[in-house]
Amino acid sequence: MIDNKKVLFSGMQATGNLTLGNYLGALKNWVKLSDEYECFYSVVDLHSITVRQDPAEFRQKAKNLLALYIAAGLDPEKNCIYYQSHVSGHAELSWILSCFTYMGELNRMTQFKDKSAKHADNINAGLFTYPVLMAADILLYQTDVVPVGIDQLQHLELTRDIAQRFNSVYGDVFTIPEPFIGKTGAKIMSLQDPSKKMSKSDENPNASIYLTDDRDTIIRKFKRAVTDSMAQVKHNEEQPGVSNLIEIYSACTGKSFEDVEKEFDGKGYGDFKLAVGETVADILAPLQSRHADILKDKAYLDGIVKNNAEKAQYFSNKTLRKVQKKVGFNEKIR
Ligand code: ATP
Ligand code: LTN
Repeated sequence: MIDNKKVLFSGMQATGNLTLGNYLGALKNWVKLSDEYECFYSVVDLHSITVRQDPAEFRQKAKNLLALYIAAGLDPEKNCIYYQSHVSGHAELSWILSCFTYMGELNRMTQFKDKSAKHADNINAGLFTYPVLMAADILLYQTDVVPVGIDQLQHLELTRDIAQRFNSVYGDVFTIPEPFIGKTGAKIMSLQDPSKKMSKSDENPNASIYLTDDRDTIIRKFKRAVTDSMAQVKHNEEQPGVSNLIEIYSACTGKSFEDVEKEFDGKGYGDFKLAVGETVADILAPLQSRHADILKDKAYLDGIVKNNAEKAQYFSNKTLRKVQKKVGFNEKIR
């Protein structure tokens, strides 16, 4: 608890272009929850270097992501929006927690299996211990709730196991965090292959809607989205492509699946796809223009980055000092 409020932590990687999946599965919920909780939203740049990055491009992408958090509606005066690499406690706690994590546990992580298949030429130790760093991010702030998409549930379960293991040895050091998964949009699928999640690292640009796509591109991509020959707008297992579009439309408009089915009863896929495309374009346009404005204001962004890194450092230090003491490190002479 901070000032009688429960704590929320979440983060995103500044790799690739953010997709509609990232927005509907994560960012949109962050904004919804931000009044209720004391929030930490990190640009998790330490995680990103598990995959090789071009330094200049990476720096810009991280800045774009930080500005996007603000453009999406997170007030940086109320929410702690910061770069993970600016707060030393993440890496420090990660080392300690890695001594409380088993190889077998990390071996089971599906994201590790997927990423090591994708980057077979660079299966580094960081890719393997990535979930420990994620556990450190979360536990460092005594987090109560972590809003993420479904793909991150396995990492969160591991975080809870590590925390419980540590607590069982040293007493109540860490708060045990709970995941928060939104009712709709928790797993947006690829527009070209509805059996795969929409992913920013997909090589096929038609598979994902990027948050930077313009209106025409968005509408064109939805027109090309893979559906079926059943000619009915219905949410069911036999129609994964159409169901995914219903899910997107529902997450954007707040309408239930049944209402969406009724709205398009008797209408063709052409009409339906156009409606989904227009709705998504209407949501992304204001986000894009706010984003451009924020990026132009360097002094404003610099101020936020500085103040929030200090705030994150302050809260993370409290947990880190406690952990260092518990494991038996000698106290630093200050
Ligand atoms: P990559 O494709 O490079 O693995 P990613 O698109 O999964 O990246 P992350 O930075 O790993 O992006 O995820 C940021 C947040 O977005 C996480 O909370 C994740 O659960 C959520 N998310 C990612 N993809 C989707 C999706 N298709 N549907 C819903 N939520 C998603
Ligand atoms: N692993 C997450 C990103 C991430 C995260 C976190 C999410 C890193 N640290 C802490 C929530 C809380 C991902 O790949 N999406």
